[in-house]
Amino acid sequence: MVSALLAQSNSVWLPTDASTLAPEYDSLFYFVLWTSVVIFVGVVAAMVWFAYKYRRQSPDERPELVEESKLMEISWVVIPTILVLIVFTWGFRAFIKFGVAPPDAYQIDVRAQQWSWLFTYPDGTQSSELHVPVDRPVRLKMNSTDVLHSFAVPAFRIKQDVLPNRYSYVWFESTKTGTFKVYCTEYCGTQHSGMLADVVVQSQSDFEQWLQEAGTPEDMPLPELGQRVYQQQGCQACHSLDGSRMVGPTLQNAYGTERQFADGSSTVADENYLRQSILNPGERVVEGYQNVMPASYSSLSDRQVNALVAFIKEQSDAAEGTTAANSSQPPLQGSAAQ
Ligand code: HEC
Ligand SMILES: [Cu+2]
Repeated sequence: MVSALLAQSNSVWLPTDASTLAPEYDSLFYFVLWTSVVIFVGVVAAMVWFAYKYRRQSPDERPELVEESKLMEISWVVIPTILVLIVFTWGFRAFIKFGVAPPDAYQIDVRAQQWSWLFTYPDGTQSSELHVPVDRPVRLKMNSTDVLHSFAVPAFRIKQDVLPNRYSYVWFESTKTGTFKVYCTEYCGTQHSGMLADVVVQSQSDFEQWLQEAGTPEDMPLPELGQRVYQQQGCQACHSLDGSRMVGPTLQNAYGTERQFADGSSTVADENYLRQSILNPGERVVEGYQNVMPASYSSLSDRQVNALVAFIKEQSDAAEGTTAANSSQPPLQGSAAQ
C-alpha cells in the first residue's frame, strides 16, 4: 500500500511505531491525509483555472448558460460516499482490534496515582517502569486511587482513561525492543506533566530475568530496598531528598528533627513517627502542607515499610552512628500525639 510506504517510522509526522496496532492506524492516517491532499489540490487548481477561464473579458459580456451534467452530479455524490465508507470500515476494524485483547494476553495491573504509575505483574512484583516481553500481547488492567488519569503510549498508538473505583483496560503487542514513554494525558493536578514512565520492551528471556530480579529480594539490604520501594511507590513525586519543598515536605533530615503539625503539636521524628506517617498520613499533618498524601500506602507489606523507614533514616545527618537499639527509645520530646 502506497500510504504504508510513506509511513516511515519516526518521521516528522508520527512517533516510532512499535506495536501491531501502529501500522493500521498509521496507514489509515496517511490514507486520509493523502486523499485530502489530492482533493484539496484538485479543488484549488480547478478554482484557479475556472477563475481565469471564465473571467469577464468585456463590460457587456453575459455568461453562457451551462447545461447540467448527470455524470458529474452522480460522481460527486458517489465518489465521496465511497471514500467515507472506506475510511469508516477501515477505522471500525482498527477500533475493534484496539478494543478486544487476544484471550491469551499477559496481564499487568496498572495503578495510577497523583503523580506516578505503578505496575504489578502476575507474580506480585511491582515496578515504576513498565517491562513487557516483545511480540506478545499484553493486557493492562488499570485503576486510579484518586482522580482521572489517562494512560498513553504514543509509540504503541494506545491511549485509555484510568478511573477511580472502576477498571479500564487497554492492550498492545509490541513489535520492537527498546524504551518508549508512557504519558498521562488527562490533566490531573500540579505535577500532571511529570507523570511519566518508561516502557521497556525486552525479549522474552530478558523479561523473565528482569522479573526475577525485580521482586523484593530477600538478601537486599533494607535501605537499598527502601530506595526501590520509594521509587516504585512514587514518593518522589511529592518529596524531595535534597531539602527542596515540593507538594510534601522534603525527607532530607526528616528523621531526628522536630516536626511541627497543623494542630500546633510537635514531635521529634523517630522511626515510629516515619512509620505512622506512611501508613496513616492523615493522622498528623505537617504544618504548612495539605493532607494530600495517598492513604493507599497502608497496604504496603511490613518489609516494604521497614525498608522505607530505613531509607528515609539514611537521608538524615541525625542518623549517623545510630544503631537499631536507638529506635526503641522514646522520642526526645512531645510524643503525646502518638
Ligand atoms: C501526593 C503527594 C504525596 C505522595 C505521593 C507521598 N507523600 Fe508523603 N507527604 C505528603 C504531604 C503533603 C505530607 C505533609 C502532610 C502530612 O503530614 O500528611 C507528607 C508527609 C510525609 C511524611 C512526614 C514528613 C515530615 O516532614 O514529618 C513522611 C515520612 C512521608 N510523607 C513519607 C512518604 C513516603 C515514604 C511516600 C511513598 C511511599 C510518600 N510520602 C508519598 C505528600 C505525599
Ligand atoms: Cu495523571
